[in-house]
Amino acid sequence: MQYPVITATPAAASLSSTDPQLAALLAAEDARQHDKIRLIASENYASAAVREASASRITNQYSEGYPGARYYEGQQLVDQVERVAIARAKMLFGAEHVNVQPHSGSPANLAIYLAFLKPGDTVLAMQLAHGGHLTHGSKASITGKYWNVVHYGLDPETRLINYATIRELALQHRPKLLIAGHSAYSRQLDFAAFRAIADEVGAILMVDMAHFAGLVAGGAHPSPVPYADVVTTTTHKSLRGPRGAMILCRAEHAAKIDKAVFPGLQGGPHNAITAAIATTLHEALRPEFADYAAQCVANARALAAGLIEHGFEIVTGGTDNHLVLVDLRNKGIAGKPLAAALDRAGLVTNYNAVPWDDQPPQNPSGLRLGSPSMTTRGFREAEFRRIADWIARVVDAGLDDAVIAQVATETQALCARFPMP
Ligand code: DSN
Repeated sequence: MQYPVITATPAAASLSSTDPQLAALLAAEDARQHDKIRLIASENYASAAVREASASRITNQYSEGYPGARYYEGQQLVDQVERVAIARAKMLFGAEHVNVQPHSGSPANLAIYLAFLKPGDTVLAMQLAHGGHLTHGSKASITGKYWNVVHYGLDPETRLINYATIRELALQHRPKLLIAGHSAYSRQLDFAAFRAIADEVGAILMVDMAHFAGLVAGGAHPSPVPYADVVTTTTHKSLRGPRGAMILCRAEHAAKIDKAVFPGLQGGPHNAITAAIATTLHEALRPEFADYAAQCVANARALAAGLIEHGFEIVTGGTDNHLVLVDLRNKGIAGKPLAAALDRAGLVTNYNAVPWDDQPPQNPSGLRLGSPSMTTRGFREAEFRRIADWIARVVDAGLDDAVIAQVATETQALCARFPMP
């Protein structure tokens, strides 16, 4: 059956007339995102098309189940939307099976534990303080409470991942699940090495590519898909979509994964997000997305190089991806007050632990920076060099208020030249 396209919608009450208080807050948030240089490595600017899809009326509908096997009527169009999203994800990443329903990254990761493990089973993953993620077995996460998680970290000499050490730990602890992936590691991963270790001990290999999925999509980072049994990703970081997640896996694991997501962990999928993911993938399949991904890496490298020239220490000595982790200890300043000062200067960052940090996570010794958002706005290497100069000016001035105010004027002026999607 064909459904007519409604062109004349009933007069809609706008947010500003029905809820001026909330409308004012959202307008102020628009202005904040426009006026500041956003450097949080896990954030981006979704396109107008993605935001339109994520606000569409398909959000009004319940769709527990999967296309062709739902528990509600009225699924004619939702099924098509979800199938389009899945087909595009398969095409973009070369995956055999894709689940687009996880509500975000943490539930997607939890679905992998649920699909492959029993409580108490052993997992080998990167520790949070060395760049891993909470859901890679931190004691603060359900993953660290219900499973026996052994952690690998960085090599104390090189501050890089040491695959020989991971192999030793794997042989010693025989994990059922080996996790690769990170939230704060600025180098590419050797997926073939992870695969070989997983095979040697009979582990499932999971890659959490949430941070660098956009780089993989654009060909600026090797793809984990040919190596991993299962790959998880959020859709809102370098991939530049709505806040959501996907799981990509080999066909042999499809039924287990789908069952773990629904009914294992979730009820109905967020259909408007599924629609927005479909649009995101359409954008990522376009040739210009490869330019975007390459520019993200070039910009992060320019930022790291500029900071190094100003005497900052970069963990791993530089970057191969979209993020830069600064170890502030040689500057005698802590992450939290610096991040707060930079925010006032119009540079939005997050304080972050660095490997072997002797300070608590609430006020660690590092600052994490990322290039995805401002690359979307058109910043190139020259603008990222200026960012390094501004950060150095604020630090060298001892977080002086007058310097911060002057930098804020300059950062806002630069933002005015680069439109926000
Ligand atoms: N919280 C995200 C980040 O900022 O890296 C990871 O999920």
